[in-house]
Amino acid sequence: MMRIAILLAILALSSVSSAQEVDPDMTAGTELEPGVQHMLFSFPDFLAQPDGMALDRAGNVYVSNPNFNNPEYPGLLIKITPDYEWSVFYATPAHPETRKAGPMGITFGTDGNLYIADNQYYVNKDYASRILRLNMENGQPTGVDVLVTGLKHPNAVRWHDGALYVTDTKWEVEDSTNTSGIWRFPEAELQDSIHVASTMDAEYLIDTLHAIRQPNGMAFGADGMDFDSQGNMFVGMFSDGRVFKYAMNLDGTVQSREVFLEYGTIPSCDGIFIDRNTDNLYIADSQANALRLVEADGTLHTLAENGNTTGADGKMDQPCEPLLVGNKLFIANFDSPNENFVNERYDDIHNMTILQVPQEFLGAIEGEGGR
Ligand SMILES: [Ca+2]
Ligand SMILES: [Ca+2]
Ligand SMILES: [Ca+2]
Repeated sequence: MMRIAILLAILALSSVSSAQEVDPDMTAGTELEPGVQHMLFSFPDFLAQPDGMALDRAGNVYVSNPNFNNPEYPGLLIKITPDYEWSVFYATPAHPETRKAGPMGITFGTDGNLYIADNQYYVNKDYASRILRLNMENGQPTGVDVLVTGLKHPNAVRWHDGALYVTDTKWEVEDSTNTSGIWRFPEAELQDSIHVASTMDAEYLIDTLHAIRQPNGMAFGADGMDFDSQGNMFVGMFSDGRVFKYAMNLDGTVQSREVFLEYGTIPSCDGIFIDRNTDNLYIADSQANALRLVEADGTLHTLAENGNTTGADGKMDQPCEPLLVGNKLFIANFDSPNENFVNERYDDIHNMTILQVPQEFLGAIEGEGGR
């Protein structure tokens, strides 16, 4: 850990531009007005792009940082304590060929280890992406195992019923097909490293989805994914904003897929978090700088929405993932826009937003037990 700290200090000193850091405008004990956005953190340049989040059993939140926007820095994981103190937790090991790591989605398994989507798409589109397991003992990292290789654009990861599910936003063999996929890896088979075939009917691929190509040419598919209290899986399409609801068979195969949010309901769908006390979906609408809440019956609410900002005001700067921590939402901001996004440009403030969820959307608070 000390070596990482020294490396980061050297890199920060040698960096040409440096981040503007803005202090949080609240602490862990502050009462927040429901629905009002606040600055949770702004980070130094070596944490330019907070993305995936996971909560451990002790109430610590982990955040991935692929640093695609600031590629001189490694892909990092940070840890946020229940008192909202953050520190660098782990530098994700670089891919042996690309020399980069791109940690995006992260989630805890029932074994207490952290599963990481190492997304190599932005440096290598030739199926170089991986799933890693960060082994943990007593809250400390003890090493990494490479569990899956051959993925293209792994994004969200979730455990459900003895298997690891992964969305692959650009699982396509032909660039013209706008396709994406959903993987399911049973826990027992992950003990030996799996290399998936580069085909549209590869083993472990349980569904493929076609994104609707947008006027700007973008066709990013399956992105956010989570399970409700009944074991239904929800998957959102990044560029076209549709959300699909899946019922699963006991063996993990797909029983049915229905459209949960129709095309045109919300502009885009990045990270999805489902509160299993209420089965409300929290959706990061990346393109619109908005945070949506969708009830189990499909009723749509907008919890927060704002115009272009650097994030200096604490507000959303291209939100990519929500996580409900107690009764507050932590929101990571990716700040890496396409040309039709409300977010106009990547800037030198790298912030996370916090928002008190209005009481009407909350159920009784129960321990989540780590996710
Ligand atoms: Ca995502
Ligand atoms: Ca920003
Ligand atoms: Ca921005």
